[in-house]
Amino acid sequence: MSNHSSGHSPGRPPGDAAGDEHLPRTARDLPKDPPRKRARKGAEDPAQDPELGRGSPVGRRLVLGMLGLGAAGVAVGGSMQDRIDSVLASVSAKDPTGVTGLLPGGGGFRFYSVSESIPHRGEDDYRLTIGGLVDRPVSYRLADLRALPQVHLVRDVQCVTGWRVPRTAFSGVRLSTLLDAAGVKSSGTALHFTCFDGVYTESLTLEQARRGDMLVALTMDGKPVTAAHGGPVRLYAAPMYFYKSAKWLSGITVTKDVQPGYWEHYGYDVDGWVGKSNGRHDDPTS
Ligand SMILES: Nc1nc2c(c(=O)[nH]1)N[C@H]1C(S)=C(S)[C@@H](COP(=O)(O)O)O[C@H]1N2
Ligand SMILES: [Mo]
Repeated sequence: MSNHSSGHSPGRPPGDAAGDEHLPRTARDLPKDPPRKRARKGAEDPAQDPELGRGSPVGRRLVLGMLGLGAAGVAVGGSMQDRIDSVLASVSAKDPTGVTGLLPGGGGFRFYSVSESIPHRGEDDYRLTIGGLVDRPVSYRLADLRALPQVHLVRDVQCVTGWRVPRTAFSGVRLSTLLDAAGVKSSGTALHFTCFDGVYTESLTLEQARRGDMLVALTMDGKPVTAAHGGPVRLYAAPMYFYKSAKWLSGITVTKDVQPGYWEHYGYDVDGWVGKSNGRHDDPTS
């Protein structure tokens, strides 16, 4: 099996974080069926999970082998873990069983990525840019984000395909803090989020984004957000289904109108309130 740790797949140019384009670049990026069709059936059954049922099936033995490798990686740490991350990404992108979601230490989270590898950025090369309809465009490093006031939240996480992880801790900077610092122009009504996987996008209205429980998250469960969970920085939109919480966050653009995000082109609701959207009736998370 080949895997790629560069954060993009062969044939897809690096670094084009979908700023000028909202549709996935290649046919391979597209789910086979519109997600809502199956998401509505609730699929707690991972085999029915549109977010996982991509690419060709991977044998259960191979997947279990990966899990064993994962356990070894925790013991040796560091670069082995990075390699496991890429293997995990390329396997789970093709794993309709969802078994790869049950990671050692995963705490009930399933792993999702619409790209085929886990991109890595850190202290030196991570940037979060805020631009668009703002008075003061800015680019933050990790240390800059850590120096801003940190907000701690403990909430249930709810995926639109049915799984829920109770009481997960997140901390980071409120979106409203970043928006105030940038100075949103009066013509701005929404935010468009881009990711350094080069594929995923999300959106929020300005009103939604200014809630106190909308974070640019730096920690999850008390530790820096891991690469697999979208670190070093991911969005955490607490009151919304987890697809709104873009992993590998690299750009926030203030826009005139809402630009629907990746999954929203395939039927997920743009306003992703837990329990009040996507035809689901889950208990609220905020
Ligand atoms: N960049 C990016 N962000 C993403 C996704 C993705 O595929 N790529 N998947 C979304 C979905 S559908 C879910 S449920 C959560 C999964 O987060 P986790 O992998 O930390 O469990 O991330 C969301 N953010
Ligand atoms: Mo999801």
